[in-house]
Amino acid sequence: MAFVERVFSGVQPTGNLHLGNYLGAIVNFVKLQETHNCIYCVVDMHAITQGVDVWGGPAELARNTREVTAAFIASGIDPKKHIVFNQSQVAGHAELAWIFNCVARIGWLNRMTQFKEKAGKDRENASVGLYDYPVLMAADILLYRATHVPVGEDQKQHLELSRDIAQKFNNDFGDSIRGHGIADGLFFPLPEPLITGPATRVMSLRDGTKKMSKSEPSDNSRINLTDDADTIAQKIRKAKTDPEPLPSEEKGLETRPEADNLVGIYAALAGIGKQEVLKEFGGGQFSNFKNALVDVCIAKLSPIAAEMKRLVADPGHVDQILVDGANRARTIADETMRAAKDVVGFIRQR
Ligand code: AQP
Repeated sequence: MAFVERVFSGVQPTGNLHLGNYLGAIVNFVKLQETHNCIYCVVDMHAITQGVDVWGGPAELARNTREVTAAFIASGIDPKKHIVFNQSQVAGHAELAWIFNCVARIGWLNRMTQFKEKAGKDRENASVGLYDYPVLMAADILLYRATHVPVGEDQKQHLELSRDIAQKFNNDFGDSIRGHGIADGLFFPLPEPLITGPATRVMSLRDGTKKMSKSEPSDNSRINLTDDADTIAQKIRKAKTDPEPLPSEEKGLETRPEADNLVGIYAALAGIGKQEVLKEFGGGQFSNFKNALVDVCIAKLSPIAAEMKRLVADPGHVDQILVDGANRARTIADETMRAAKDVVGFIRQR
């Protein structure tokens, strides 16, 4: 089947949307709108895979769902030209995930490092949903037969699993797929990860070897998209560094994770390369560089935070965007599900 190029990606409404989510994912979402049809999903079903104490309960989930939607729009995603919706409104995500549960192998899931990290030592007590998360993610993408998926570096392994699932489905049901008129036997595309930009892995401000993350207990480890100017300034000034001045060449950042991270953040926000940053700040004091980083961070993030605030103050408007988006998403999803059910051999009303 010739697949139309389509972009799909999602963000979990688990609170504390941060600079890593913005630079690693959302900035690329915005850019891709110029060249592709895009579907951006607030993945609320993924958000409940950890304990309710982690995701905060129903009111918090609804609040965070609206906040991520607001962040998409405030960052420049156009919900009229493209599709923005929350996952749980389109039943096909769960339906296709079940079919994929029967295609994916336990050995594949056992290799997923994110499950191991999130489940920690108490694996027996982790939810089945957390273990199955990458299968639902494959369903999210392939329900729309998306060909390209912009994500941060941490999602690379999950994307590989999505490709494996698509390929195994195409192989397992090859005869049936051809029998239903798809001569090349390709029912699903093998989605390509788009891990691009200068900040595919933004690290914690407290430890340059750990990724910036929503779930890290210390709020000082990340810059939240909702932080005000004073908070951003404080967090950057407190960010861990080492005693050396900044190097003049990129090579000099190789063994200095914290310096490398801050230079990477500056480069990404200013839209320049790391080398250019070092050309300007190399050899100088960290404090000068940090002041400049504060300025560029505030200049970029403050308008987004203000627009997010305006949007979340009008939940009716945000909810309507999600309903409109879900209606359009459902049209595509239903078509895939009807065809997938035929291919699998599920009898359905015609
Ligand atoms: N530190 C990061 N640097 C670059 N990209 C990142 N992403 C996440 N953290 C970084 C990318 O943001 C998108 C949405 O992420 P998610 O909501 O699905 O959550 P996650 O990947 O589990 O990461 P978080 O925000 O750090 O949450 P926790 O603390 O729960 O692990 C994805 O494209 C992701 O790659």
